[in-house]
Amino acid sequence: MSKSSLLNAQITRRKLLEYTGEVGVTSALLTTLSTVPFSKKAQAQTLPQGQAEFKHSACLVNCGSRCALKVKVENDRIIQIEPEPAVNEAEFGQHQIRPCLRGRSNKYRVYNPDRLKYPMKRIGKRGEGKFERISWEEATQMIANEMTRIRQEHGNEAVYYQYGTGAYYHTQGSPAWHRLLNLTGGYLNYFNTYSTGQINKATPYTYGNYSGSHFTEVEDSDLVVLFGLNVSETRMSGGGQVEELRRALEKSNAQVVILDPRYTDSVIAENAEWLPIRPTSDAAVVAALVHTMITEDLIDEDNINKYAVGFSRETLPASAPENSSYKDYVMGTGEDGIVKTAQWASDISGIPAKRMQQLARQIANAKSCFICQGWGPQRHHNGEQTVRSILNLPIIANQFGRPGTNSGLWPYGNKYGVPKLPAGENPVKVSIPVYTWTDAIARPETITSKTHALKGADKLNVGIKMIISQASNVLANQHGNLNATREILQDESLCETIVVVDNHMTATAKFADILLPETTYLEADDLVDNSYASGSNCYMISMEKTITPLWEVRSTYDVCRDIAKHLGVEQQFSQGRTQQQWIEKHYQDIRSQRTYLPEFSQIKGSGIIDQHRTPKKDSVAYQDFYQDPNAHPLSTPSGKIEIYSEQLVNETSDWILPAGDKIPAVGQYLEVPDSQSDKETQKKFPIQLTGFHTKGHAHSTYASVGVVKEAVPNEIWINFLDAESRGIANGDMVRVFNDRGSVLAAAKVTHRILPEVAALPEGVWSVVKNGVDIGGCINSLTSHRLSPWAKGNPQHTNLVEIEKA
Ligand SMILES: Nc1nc2c(c(=O)[nH]1)N[C@H]1C(S)=C(S)[C@@H](COP(=O)(O)OP(=O)(O)OC[C@H]3O[C@@H](n4cnc5c(=O)[nH]c(N)nc54)[C@H](O)[C@@H]3O)O[C@H]1N2
Ligand SMILES: Nc1nc2c(c(=O)[nH]1)N[C@H]1C(S)=C(S)[C@@H](COP(=O)(O)OP(=O)(O)OC[C@H]3O[C@@H](n4cnc5c(=O)[nH]c(N)nc54)[C@H](O)[C@@H]3O)O[C@H]1N2
Ligand code: SF4
Ligand SMILES: [Mo]
Repeated sequence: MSKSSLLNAQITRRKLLEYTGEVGVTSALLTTLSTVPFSKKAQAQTLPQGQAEFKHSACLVNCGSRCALKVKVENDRIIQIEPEPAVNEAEFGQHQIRPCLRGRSNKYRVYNPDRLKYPMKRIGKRGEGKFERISWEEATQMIANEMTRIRQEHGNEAVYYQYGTGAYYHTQGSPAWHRLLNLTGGYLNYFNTYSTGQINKATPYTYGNYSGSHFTEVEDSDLVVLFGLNVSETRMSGGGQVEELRRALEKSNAQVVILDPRYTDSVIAENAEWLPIRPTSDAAVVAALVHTMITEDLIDEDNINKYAVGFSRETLPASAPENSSYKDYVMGTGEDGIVKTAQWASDISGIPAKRMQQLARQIANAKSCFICQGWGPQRHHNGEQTVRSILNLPIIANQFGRPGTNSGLWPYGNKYGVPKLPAGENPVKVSIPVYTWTDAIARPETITSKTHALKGADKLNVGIKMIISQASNVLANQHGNLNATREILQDESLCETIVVVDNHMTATAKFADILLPETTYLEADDLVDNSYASGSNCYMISMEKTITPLWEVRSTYDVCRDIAKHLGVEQQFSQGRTQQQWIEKHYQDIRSQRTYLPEFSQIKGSGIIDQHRTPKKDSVAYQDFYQDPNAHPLSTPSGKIEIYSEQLVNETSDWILPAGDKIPAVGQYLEVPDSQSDKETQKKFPIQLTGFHTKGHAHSTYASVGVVKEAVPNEIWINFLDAESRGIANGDMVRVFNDRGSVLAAAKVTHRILPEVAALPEGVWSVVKNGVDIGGCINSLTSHRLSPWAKGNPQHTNLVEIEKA
C-alpha cells in the first residue's frame, strides 16, 4: 500500500456512528458478565437501544507492546472493546495491531469495584488501608507542603521517585512528576530496571552497545535457539514480536529449540522442541556446547579471533592471567580446572548430555542459526554470567552478522519517537540501583559506590524520606522479600511520607499516606509511542477520553500543575499550556519532521497513525562489523567483541562483594545461593522456584479483573513426581514457603515443568493474613540479595518447600 493511501485509510476519523440492534458481546471472555458491576441487564435497563459511538484509546501497560483499543461507547458508558481494523493484512507492517485478552478486558478494569474514586489521606497505621476522603485542593496542598518540609529538613536527595511501569503516558503520569520534581530541586533517581538489570549491565561489556536482529531475520534461518524467550505469553500483541516471529517461521520453516524450565505457550505456538533446563544453569549449557564444538573441531578459531578478544589465549589483553581465556575455562585448563563436558553440564542443567552434543553440532553446522535470549534467564543471582555466556555462543559458532542470525540478544523494537512532556534536568546527580531502595530507606549509610555501585557519589548522605509512587505496585507487591519490605515501610520514622497515584486499591496503595486516583487509559487524552516490543513495526496512537472520567479521578498533568501552583512554579511547569495543548505541540513537532502528516484536528483521537515498518535489510545485528570489523569497530575498548572484558576487571577490582560473590572477566557458570547448586539450603527447601510473566496480567495490572482471573487462574506449576511424593493433587491449595515467607496458591500438577522445579506467576496481588500471603504473591518468598555485578533483582532465584494446605 502506498504511503498516501495508507494514511488515508488511517486518518479518516473513525468516530463512526453505528446502528446496533443489540449490544454485541462476542468474545468468550466477555460473556462472564455476572462478576462485574455493570451487567448486560443493567445496561439494557439504563441505556436506550441504538446509538453507539466508537472512540479510540490504547493499552499503556508495560508488556512491551502497545495496542490501540477501539472503544464502543453508548451514553458515556463503555460497552465493548474491539481491535482497530487491519490496514493491510497482506503485509506484516500494516498488520492488525490486535489487543490481547487483557486489553480487551478494559471495560471491566474501568468499572472494577476496587477503583480509587477520590483523593484520600491515611487515618490508620501505615499499611492498614484505612483512609479518609479529602478534597483535591487539600491533597495537592499537603503534597506541596511535604515536598517543601522534607527538602528543607533532609535535602532533595531524600525525595525518591519510585520505579513504576503501570502506564506509559507521555503528557501525564511519570513525565509530569519528573518535570515537577526537577523544577523544584530534584530527587533521588534510580538506575537499572526490574526487567533488565543484569542484561543491560552485562551486554555492553561484550558488544559495546545493545543490538538484536529483528525476528524478520528468522525468514532466513534454518535453526532458531531460544533461551528463556516466551513471546507467546510476554509479547502478545498482534502488532508485536510474537506475530513477526510466527510469520517469519512460516516462511523459513526453521527448526526451533526452546530452553526453558517450563513448557511454555511459545513451545506450542512455534512448534518447538522443548529442552527443559534447570533455572540458573544456562551458562553451564553454553560452556558444554562450546566444549563439544571445540573437541569435534566444529569452530574456526581464526575467525573467532578476527572478531573477538578472549576466546583464545593469544587474544587476551596483556593484563589478563595466561590461562584466563574462555577456551581455557571450557577445556579445564583455567582456574577451576573443570572440563565443561556435556555430562558436567547435564548434571547441572538436567538436559541429557547427548542432546547437548547434538545441539552443538546443529548450531555449528546450521546455515543460519538465530540465537536469542529472553529476560527470564537473567532475572537471577549471577544472571550477568548467563547473559555473557549466551552472547558468546553466536560468536564462537560464527552465527552472527549474517541474514538469518542474531547476536544472542533479545531484539528491541523500533520506536516511532513521540515526545514526552519535557522532564528538564534533575539537579540531584546521585542515583541508586533500583533494587536497593529498601536499603536506601532503612540503611542509607551502607549504600556506597563500592558495595552498591552507587552513582554520582561515594556514599548516600541521607535516607529516603518521601516516596512518590506513580503507576507503581513496587512498594508492596513487585519488590523482593515483601515481609521485610513491609516492615521497613511501616516504620514511619524512616520514610516519612508516601504518595501513591493509582487506579485501584492495590497492596501498594494501602501503604500510602496520601492516595490519589488517576484516570485509567480509557479516561485519558494522549499521543503515545508504539513502545519497545513491536518489532520492525512502528506507529503512534492518538487516544482520547472515551468516557467522562469517573468520580473525581484526574490526570496527573492537572494534579502536578496544581502542586506546582502551590510551590510557585505553575508558569514554568505548564508554560501556559493545558495537557491537550502539549499533546498538540508534540504532534506539531513530529509533523515538522514528517511533513506528510495531516493537521492535528484530523488525527486527534483517531487511534493508530502512520504505521510503517523497517525494511528487513536494516535488521541484522552487527552486520557492518561482521562485514568489516576494522572499518566498523565496536564501541568496546578493543573495538572487538569482548569475551574477556578487561574493562570489567578494572572497574570492579576494588568493589566490596558479599562472601561467595564473584564477577569473572569471562562469562562463567557460577554456583548460586538459593538455587539448586545451594545444597545446604536445599536440605530444608528442596524445590527451586522461578517466577514468570503470565498472560493473565501485565505484572499486577489487570490482576484484579475478574474475567481475566477466571480465564488465567493463579497456579503454581509442580511436576507430577514432586506432587505425588507430597500427596498433592491437581487443583489442591498448597502452601509454598521458605525462611522469608509463606504463600498460598492452587497447584497445577503437570509434566510441563521439570521435577524439583516449580513456577509461580509474578504480579498476583499480595494479600497477607496471619503471616501467610493468601493472595499468592511470589514476592513474599523472593530474596532481596543483589546480583553481584549489576546489583540487580534475582527474583527468579528461590528455594522453597511445598505442602498441601
Ligand atoms: N503477559 C505479560 N506480558 C509481559 C509482562 C507481564 O507481566 N505479562 N511483563 C512485561 C515486562 S515488564 C517484562 S520485563 C517482560 C519479561 O519478559 P521475560 O523476563 O522474558 O519473562 P519471564 O516470564 O520472566 O521469563 C521468560 C521465560 O524464562 C524462563 N526462565 C526463567 N528462568 C530461566 C533460566 O534460568 N533459564 C532459562 N533458559 N529460562 C528461564 C521462564 O520460565 C519464562 O518462560 O515481559 C513483558 N510482557
Ligand atoms: N518476583 C518477581 N517480581 C517482579 C518481576 C518478576 O519477574 N518476578 N518482574 C519485575 C518487572 S520486570 C517489573 S517491570 C516490575 C513491574 O512492577 P510495576 O511497575 O509496579 O508494575 P505493575 O505491577 O503493573 O504496577 C503498576 C501499577 O500501575 C497501576 N496503573 C495502571 N494504569 C494506571 C494509570 O493509568 N494511572 C496510574 N496512576 N496507575 C496505573 C496499576 O494499577 C498497578 O498498581 O515488577 C518486577 N517484579
Ligand atoms: S497487555 Fe500488551 S498485548 Fe495486551 S492489549 Fe495491552 S498492550 Fe496489547
Ligand atoms: Mo519488566
